[in-house]
Amino acid sequence: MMPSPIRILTAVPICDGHDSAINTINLEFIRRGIEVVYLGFHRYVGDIVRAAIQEDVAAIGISSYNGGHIEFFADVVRQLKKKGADEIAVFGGGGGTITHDDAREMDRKGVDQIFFAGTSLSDMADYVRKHYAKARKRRANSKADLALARKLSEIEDAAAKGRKHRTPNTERRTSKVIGFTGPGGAGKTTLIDELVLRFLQREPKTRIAILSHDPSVIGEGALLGDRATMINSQDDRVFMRSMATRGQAGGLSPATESCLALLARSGFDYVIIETVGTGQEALPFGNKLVDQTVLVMNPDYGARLQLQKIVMLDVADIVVVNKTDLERAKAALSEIEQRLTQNKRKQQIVATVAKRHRDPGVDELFELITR
Ligand code: B12
Repeated sequence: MMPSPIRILTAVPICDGHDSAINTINLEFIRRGIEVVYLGFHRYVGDIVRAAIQEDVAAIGISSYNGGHIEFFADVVRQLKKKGADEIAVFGGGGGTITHDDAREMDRKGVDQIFFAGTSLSDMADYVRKHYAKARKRRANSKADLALARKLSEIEDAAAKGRKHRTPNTERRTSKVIGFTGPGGAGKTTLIDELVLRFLQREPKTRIAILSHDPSVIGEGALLGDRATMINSQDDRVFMRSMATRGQAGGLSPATESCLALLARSGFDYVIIETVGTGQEALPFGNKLVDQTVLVMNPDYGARLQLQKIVMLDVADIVVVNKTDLERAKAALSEIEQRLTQNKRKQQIVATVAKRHRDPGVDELFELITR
């Protein structure tokens, strides 16, 4: 039984592609037991603030090299305040591009700490561990996303202490819950992001929640990196939460079921749940966790015999063969189709290229999900 790890969000500002510093710093933070939600580079202030609130992080770490840092950091502080989330600290660095004079001005504007060239990685991790570990109180009257985010953290904290959080009325789901699973690298996150684009474009009022998992060991840090792949999901109609598996095998976290129960009665039309990359034996969703299961596969699964060993092929409602622009796609589609006929169930098979805009396969999948 362990307390929940410290959670922070890191990002690189708009018009800035210098991500090598933050990638190194992220790894050190993770090594030192911190859960890092990484939002990626070229990110707007609004996206950073929204993500920090939804992920209920203690602090935002920004790595900025292309100038404009005084205004950018200050705007993050300003927008956090506006959204009632000013207890989320803002810190960061940018090597020699942020001068000591700049840092003093940023301090006056509410930035917590700037790290200069020459600071060691371990000093920065020590700072995070010392200053951002405090438990945060839930505020009365907090705005919707903030309140929901805090409740999800409470569920994760209870699970970390070995307690199951009470989730009354689990059967009173108001959302359709769709589970996405499949091996790592099959393109699950990109596919979900493309589906979200279709929801946002075709259904003007639909709200979506995404519960996305990445692996971690109990008491250790984790890189929660799915947001860095998500482009369309940076939208006020999307509530995304990244979860570390915190030592649980099988693709989900000990807190997933309760978090899902909460999300599914929080007014979202759809709740999408994405597992970590799973293996042959995984059946992550059990019986009642989701309404529809999508298995996403890569055409390069090896010999046809491998298909007999993937148990999800027996239970998935929809099997997506993604990356069908790859050479082996035609053979894969026909082999998987034959494998599915053995099950004698009404399973659908869809061929997609999720990285391609307006992919007709993703359109077909969208129809199957919203039908
Ligand atoms: C590597 C690098 C690149 C790589 C980037 C690779 C990548 N994927 O990141 C490449 C070659 C692609 C590149 C491209 C460009 N670069 Co460049 N680049 C650099 C360089 C050499 C190092 C930056 C770095 O990663 N440092 C390593 C980090 C770990 O160390 P540090 O910077 O000292 O940071 C310390 C602290 O600040 C702290 N820190 C930093 N970030 C964070 C974040 C958090 C959360 C925390 C806690 C701490 C922290 O960590 C370090 C601790 O010791 C700098 C010059 C320099 N020597 O700093 C120029 C530099 C940043 N680049 C510059 C420029 C101009 C460019 C280009 C515009 C060039 C061009 N004309 O194409 C492009 C733009 C790229 C883009 N798309 O945005 C300028 C910026 C000038 C300015 N803002 O006034 C610099 C300063 C070079 C210069 N002197 O002209 N660049």
